[in-house]
Amino acid sequence: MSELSAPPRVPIEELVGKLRAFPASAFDKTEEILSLLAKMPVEEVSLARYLSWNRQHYTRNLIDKTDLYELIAICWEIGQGSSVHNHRDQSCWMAAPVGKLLVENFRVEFQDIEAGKCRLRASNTLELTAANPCAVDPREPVHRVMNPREANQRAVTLHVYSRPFDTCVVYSPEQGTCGNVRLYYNTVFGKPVPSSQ
Ligand code: 2CO
Ligand code: FE2
Repeated sequence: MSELSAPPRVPIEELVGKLRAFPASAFDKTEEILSLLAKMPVEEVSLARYLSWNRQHYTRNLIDKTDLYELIAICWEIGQGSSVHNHRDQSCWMAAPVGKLLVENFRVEFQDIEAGKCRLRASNTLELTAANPCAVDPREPVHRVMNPREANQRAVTLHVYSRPFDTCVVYSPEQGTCGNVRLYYNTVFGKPVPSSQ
């Protein structure tokens, strides 16, 4: 989509209002939420209170949480990326109000989470930008997100997870290992979480 035909940016509160109005069924498939994110790119300035930065690791900042979903903003310094991970049986959508990131997807050829062993193969790579939100493919849910050094700018992404979750499986494709990890927030509703700093 060209800049000329890009939809107008909306404040984050407007996106939250729409997400809260969706019935549970909207979170069970990818289309509705993905098209909402494409129609309503978020204004950077409205995210200011939710942003926090850390040179060691990307930060996770909770914006909204209900029984059905959570919405977080992730702040990526130049060159930061996530581990390779899955979202269990969750649905997951991502939008990038700021920056140009890469989502690299992986195919699981084998995994035994109890034994901590896996074999993954890289599949496709997508670009995540304001004009191009992404939904995690439930048939191929293992991925990583990168804010590439070449982009040479900080990035802010919005993630919708349904249902809310606080663990995921992290993989090392090189070593063929995997295991559960806990996920933490750096800020909650705009306030720092002391234990995460
Ligand atoms: N899923 C990761 C997290 O919530 C961010 S990378 O994008 O999926 O920490
Ligand atoms: Fe993810």
